[in-house]
Amino acid sequence: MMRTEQPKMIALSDYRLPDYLIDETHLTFELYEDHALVHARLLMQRNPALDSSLPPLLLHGQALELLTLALDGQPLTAVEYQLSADALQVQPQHSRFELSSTVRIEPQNNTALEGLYKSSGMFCTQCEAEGFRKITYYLDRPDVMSRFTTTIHAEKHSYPILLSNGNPVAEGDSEDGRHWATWEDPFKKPAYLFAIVAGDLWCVEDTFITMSGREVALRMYVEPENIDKCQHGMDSLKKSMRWDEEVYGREYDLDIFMIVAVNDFNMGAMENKGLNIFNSSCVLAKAETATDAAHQRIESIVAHEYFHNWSGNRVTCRDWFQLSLKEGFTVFRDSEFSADMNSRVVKRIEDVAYLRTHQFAEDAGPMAHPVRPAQYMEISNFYTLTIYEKGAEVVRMLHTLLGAQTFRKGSDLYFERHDGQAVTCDDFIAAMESVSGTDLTQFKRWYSQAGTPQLHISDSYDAATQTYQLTVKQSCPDTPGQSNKLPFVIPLSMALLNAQGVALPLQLAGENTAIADERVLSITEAEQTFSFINVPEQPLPSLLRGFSAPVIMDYDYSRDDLVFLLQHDTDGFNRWEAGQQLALQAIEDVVGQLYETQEPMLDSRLVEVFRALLAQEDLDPAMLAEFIALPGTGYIIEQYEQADPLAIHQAREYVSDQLAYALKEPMLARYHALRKVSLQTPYVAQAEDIARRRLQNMLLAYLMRTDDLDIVDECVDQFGVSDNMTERLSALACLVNSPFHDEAEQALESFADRFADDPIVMDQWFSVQAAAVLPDGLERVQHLLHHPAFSIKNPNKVRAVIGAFSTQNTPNFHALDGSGYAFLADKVIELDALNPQIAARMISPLTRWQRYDLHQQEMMQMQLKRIKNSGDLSADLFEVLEKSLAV
Ligand code: B3K
Ligand code: ZN
Repeated sequence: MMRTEQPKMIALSDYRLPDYLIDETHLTFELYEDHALVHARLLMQRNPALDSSLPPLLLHGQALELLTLALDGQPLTAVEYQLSADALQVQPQHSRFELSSTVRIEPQNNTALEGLYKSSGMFCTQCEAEGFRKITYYLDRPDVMSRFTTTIHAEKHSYPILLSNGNPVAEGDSEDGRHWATWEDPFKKPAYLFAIVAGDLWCVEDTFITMSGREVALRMYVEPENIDKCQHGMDSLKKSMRWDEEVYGREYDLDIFMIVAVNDFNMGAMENKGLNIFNSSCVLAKAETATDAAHQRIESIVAHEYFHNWSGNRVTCRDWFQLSLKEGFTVFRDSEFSADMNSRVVKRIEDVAYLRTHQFAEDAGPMAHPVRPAQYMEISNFYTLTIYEKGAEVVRMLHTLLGAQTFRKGSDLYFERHDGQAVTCDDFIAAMESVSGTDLTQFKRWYSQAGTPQLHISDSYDAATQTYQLTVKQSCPDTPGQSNKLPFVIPLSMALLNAQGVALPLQLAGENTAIADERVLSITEAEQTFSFINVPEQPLPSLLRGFSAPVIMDYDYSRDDLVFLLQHDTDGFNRWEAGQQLALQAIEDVVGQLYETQEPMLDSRLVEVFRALLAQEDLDPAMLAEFIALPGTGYIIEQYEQADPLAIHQAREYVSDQLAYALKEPMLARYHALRKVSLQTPYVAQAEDIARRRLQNMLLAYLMRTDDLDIVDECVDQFGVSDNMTERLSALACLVNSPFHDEAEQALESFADRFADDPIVMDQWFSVQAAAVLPDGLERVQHLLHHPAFSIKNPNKVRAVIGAFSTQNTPNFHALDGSGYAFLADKVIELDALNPQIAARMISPLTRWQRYDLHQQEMMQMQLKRIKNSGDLSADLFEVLEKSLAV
């Protein structure tokens, strides 16, 4: 983990086929409280795709104590092999051979949570990307696929459940209260998909009948106290299995599928073959403990991991540069699944808001990299928003350009051609080219060029000839190491609206008739003009509908145009987008006024259009909730070359307050009506109820800004009298952000009493406080770090306190004295010694220093330098610091 040497760059262009292959992997684990022994027997061969020479065999291995090593049954003496900090070198004598080793490791001391480690008394593993090398010496690369047989031995009383990938084939008791179990995985897989679990777990069981009629046993293993929080995850799993059959024709392949929930986990979940391991916060839920957002997140993560069984496991990545091959595709699959299960437009709005706030920021910052990076130092740093979210957008654009049917043919061909193989993004594109007959060479620039493309669109209308011209220019800013980008292929979905908001038929010059009233223009050049004919009146364009490409679009709408589009656009996403742009401009006005020390003034058009929307009884509450939500502070900051986060926060607060005062009456009426239904309806996590609660909670948050004591009472009531966490937590957040300290304190106390034993609920209690924007936020956060339920070794707690503070608490994190930055730097240094992956993630807000005012820039850079000089750094943190300070 700690290092003194500078980590090396690994380049895609250096890829070479593996010298050797591993046909079979036989592992035996002996688990004890203070160590574990791992015996590995590897049946290997020289890679038949290469010549017949026998070069030295280099196996990966890290933090392993080698106890025995034998080649074809002959023990090797210390002169017959070479050991270094991360490799073992052996000289094979034959093209086929058997290599056996025993290593000793210490899972109980593994705080990096990579490899084999202990989490709340159970043993579990996390191998992706390169964690298997912390378990045994191996060819730990995804293009080496092997058949695994695994035996686990452990003490029976503490670890009655012993799990691994594939099917259980044997088990038994041994002496001294120990027992063992053997699992066999019939599918070849890379080591990153390997997993074991040993613990005292209870299990919820169900079954699924696949489309060909096979019965699959479904099991969720959890700690006993969580047994009543499995139903939602199990339902989500069954829905995912059915959806993948119906939409992609993909059937599950083993007789058993298991999910295990663990408390200490670096990310959300992991798609190990047949044995998915989940962060407990991403799978456990019931009405009283998990919010609607958590229920929806669980549904999508369960689906994501399940979908990996085909997009990731059956067809895997050749090397880690191809990571988006499985992640981008699988995120696209899970987002379409969620869209089908819930509201499609709302899901799109949520995804785009997230992408634009976080991925666009990454693309504009020092860590910018293409969807297929060309090099990295530490692969763990490349599980990024670009690989996942932008990667999914790239797949979505293919889906848009080729159409759903052709895309499906392409995915069928991809799975059929490459089943059991480790492949590249080019192979995925080649399958799409084969079925569509389209040359996607230019499209592939999305994989190699970093940065967010910008579209500048202008138009003109000629009433005499009834011709409307749309001119589209594209460009892409330089990113670290990349300049002079070439044009992308950009699907631009558009419509032309008349004065009544009706979409006009679209006929391009040269076409005989209008094809449709919405179409996708393919933008392929730096500048292109489209001429529409037979356009009877000056239209208002509706552009980039549904956010048809991950770009920044600029068209000069007037504010009245935006008001019109928010009310009338026939594309739900674009209605929302118009409202966001209008609100953004209103907030930017106030930022400017604050600078000029003028009395701030809110553009009354925003108030009036919100008033009209609130009065519209037939408007879907889910849409209304999205429409009246102001753009987040993070997104607003991204709109400035150099942002003043404090002024932006203040302006956004001002606009929220003004809206609340001006619209108090209609908001209160709507709130009462919604709250009444909630009180009468038992909690269900389905779209309609989720929409109601979202709108209700959003209205409550606005109303609490008016400091009306009756409303405070209602908020306290909602906090106390609710059958679900969605209403309770929202009310708590309102109180904690209000000037009503006593009410807030009482609520916090009663919440903590009630949920003290539930770590996932306590995470929410922590993060509501860490994100609270009242003064003295840093002091409160320091205090939270000393709470007995906090542990810096638990990533969920770190995210709940340190993460929430540095990403959501704008006024306190960006405090003018730099105390927020210094705090984060201290914590990152502390974390790096324990868990480098988490340290490298937590530092991210500081890496965006260029986005801020000079004063903030200097203070952020100072902290980055302080971390850099703080001593031995992990490769993870070193890479992020190098890149952030290089620009
Ligand atoms: N494939 C894993 C991510 C592993 C991250 C390793 N640092 C989860 C997922 O994307 O499904
Ligand atoms: Zn994934």
